[in-house]
Amino acid sequence: MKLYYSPGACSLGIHVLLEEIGRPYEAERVDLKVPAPERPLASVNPKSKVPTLVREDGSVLTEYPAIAYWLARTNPERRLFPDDLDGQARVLEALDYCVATMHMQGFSRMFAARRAATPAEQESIAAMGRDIATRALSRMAATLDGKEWVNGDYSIADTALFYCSTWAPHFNVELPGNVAGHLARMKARPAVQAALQQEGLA
Ligand SMILES: N[C@@H](CCC(=O)N[C@@H](CS)C(=O)NCC(=O)O)C(=O)O
Repeated sequence: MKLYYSPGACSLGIHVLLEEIGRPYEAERVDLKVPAPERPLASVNPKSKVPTLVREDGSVLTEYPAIAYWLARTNPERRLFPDDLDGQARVLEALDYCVATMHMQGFSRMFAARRAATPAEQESIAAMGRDIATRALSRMAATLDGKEWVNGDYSIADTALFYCSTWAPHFNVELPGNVAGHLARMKARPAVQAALQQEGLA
């Protein structure tokens, strides 16, 4: 298997999952400063985004939730996805919320604001993103109440919250206590430490 990643991008969460699973894989760094169509990655994944996973049979899987789900289901012994239907629905609910709302509608706006044409535009795009990310972090803090992990047991949802949490300090977004605690527990996991190390972020 081969993971295309960029240091500290959302691909970090998939990098963590590959380390949790412990099967051999390659990791190829992608320079996201290169315009999307010019990246060598574009010939593998026409979306030119990370994470991109090339599987053992050569087929390419994209989109964080799909990659995380596939990795969990193909490695059931790692217990990264619950067996019960309600647990599965809850994990997918949290995973989608972190990726589609907290990341794509919240933090992505704050990243994109840096490229806005005028300071006024920058401010308004960043403010909208900050508001969405902050509210999503509060929701996840409520979900974590009384629990170590998002769904009680560690799962693919935790890796999605993790990568979003690592972005908060870059935008002076304060993590609610439960999410800060979750981030600390994530950082204590050997798989997380290995992924951070490989991405040069330890
Ligand atoms: N919906 C995609 C989002 C992936 C994504 O936005 N990746 C970012 C890095 S966090 C990226 O590759 N950005 C480069 C670009 O947009 O050109 C997923 O779930 O995997």
